[in-house]
Amino acid sequence: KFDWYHYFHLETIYEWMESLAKKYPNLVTLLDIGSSTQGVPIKGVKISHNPANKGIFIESGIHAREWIAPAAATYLINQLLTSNEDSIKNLVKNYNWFIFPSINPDGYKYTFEHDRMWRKNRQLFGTARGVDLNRNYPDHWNSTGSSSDPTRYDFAGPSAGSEIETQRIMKFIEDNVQKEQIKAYLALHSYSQMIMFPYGYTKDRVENYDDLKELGQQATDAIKSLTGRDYVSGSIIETIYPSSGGSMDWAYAEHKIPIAYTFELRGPPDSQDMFILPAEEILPTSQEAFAAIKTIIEGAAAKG
Ligand code: 0X9
Ligand code: ZN
Repeated sequence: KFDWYHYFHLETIYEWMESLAKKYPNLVTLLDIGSSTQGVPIKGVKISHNPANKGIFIESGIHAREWIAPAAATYLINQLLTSNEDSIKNLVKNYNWFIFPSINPDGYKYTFEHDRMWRKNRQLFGTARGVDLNRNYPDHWNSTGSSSDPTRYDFAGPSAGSEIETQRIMKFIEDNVQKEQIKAYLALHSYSQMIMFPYGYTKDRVENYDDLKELGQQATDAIKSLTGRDYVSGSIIETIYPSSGGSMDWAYAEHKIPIAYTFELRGPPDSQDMFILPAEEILPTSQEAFAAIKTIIEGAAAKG
């Protein structure tokens, strides 16, 4: 059984994805882009109705403790496959979706088995462990808001793109960005209620800043009218804090994927552990994420 009232182990998420590939053989393909540092496969689903469609790439779980992110990704998959709403059916008819719920599987497993607050991957550096995979990408790597110290939560790694998990995603994008016409790169995180776009390393505005800002604003409006929650939209550096070497920034800069967003979903109302979102909030938070994604994709299409 799978639902949006509980958080699930990686194995359960993967079993559910496998069941979808069996249930919808003409629509869903299971993707396996290779294994993590500790040998766990990084799996995703491709939802494709027409090979000629443009592609949308979605990653979540790069930060292990942000459990709402993989949960929201599975909600998105479920909506795309089961909704009877015309506007949602159109999202499946008109786009090919590449959705990877947990791109840091070692870290995700570790948060279930040992330390709920673990963030990084599990690579060993002497007595310390873990690279912040969202600081490891080769775009202005380790220039700001990241650390060279392996004991820190924001350790950028020994070199740009050093981590196996980073390399798996980079290769998937490199191999598919042209072939599958990937036009959107979306990353799911928590917490802060933000819809952010490039860049994290500089205040210089990206070339399509106005479009990204406007679409981000439309998405925050959609969330507001759905659940009443306030989300804020802007570039990473002007919303959350400076940071470099993030996956979305790399996808935008290196591969010119024009629609690039990182979502910070809900945290709990008042808690010391802002990454521990009560399970009752999985559904409304996932609905917000879905509304935002739908608004952005539809809005981008309208802009042409
Ligand atoms: O620090 C981060 O990586 C993200 N915040 S989180 O609390 N989820 O860890 C936000 C910054 C994203 N930065 C880039 N994509 N550069
Ligand atoms: Zn995060």
